Amino acid sequence: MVAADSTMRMEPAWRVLGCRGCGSAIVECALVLAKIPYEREEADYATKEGRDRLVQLNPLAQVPTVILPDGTVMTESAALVLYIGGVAPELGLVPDVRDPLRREFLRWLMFLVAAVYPTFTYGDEPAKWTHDGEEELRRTTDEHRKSLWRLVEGAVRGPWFLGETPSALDLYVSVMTRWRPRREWFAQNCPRLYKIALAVDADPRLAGVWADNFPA
Ligand SMILES: N[C@@H](CCC(=O)N[C@@H](CS)C(=O)NCC(=O)O)C(=O)O
Repeated sequence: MVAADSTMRMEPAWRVLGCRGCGSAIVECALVLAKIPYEREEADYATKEGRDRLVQLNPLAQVPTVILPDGTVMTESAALVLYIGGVAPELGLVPDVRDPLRREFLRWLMFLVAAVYPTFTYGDEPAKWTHDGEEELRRTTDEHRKSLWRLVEGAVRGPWFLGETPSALDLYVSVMTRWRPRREWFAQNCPRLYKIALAVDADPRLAGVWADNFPA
């Protein structure tokens, strides 16, 4: 849980239903950088208790699922990142509408959530989707993901995804490169993404998010 800072507000904090090590960490990073206080609730979709809790708010029972201070429920990491970027535009998490980099930003944000993320949806628990091809589904989605990451690598301007200015894309890179095929593969095959991941990992503002999500 992240404590409220000196800009303490009267309304209840944002509530992030997240699962340790999951994509909810991306939204947590964005909230921390935007200095928006939030409460973190562990909701592990792999357990009955966690799924029951999530499904009350999100029919997909996925994380991130977020309850805003006025009670509105938001899901989908990209929607949340775009929204948080609008709440704290000065932060540059999301390039401004007049910034030509916004087009690249939107393209690759959607690529990450619409192309890369579903490889986990179908590959993480293949038994949900097939009864006689589980190994094959895991293998093919893992292989497909590698080819997608190579495309992403080709789009990185460096040193950050969009060049000189960090953005929310870098947060996705840091969190998603911790998942299969994991960091060592990125070091060998996608060095620009690997470098971004290490740079985001080292941001001291995010230390609490990493401690909650990826305890040593
Ligand atoms: N499109 C969603 C995907 C979220 C997602 O797949 N989250 C994973 C954890 S990293 C999850 O909840 N998986 C459980 C499931 O799909 O049943 C987003 O970008 O937020």
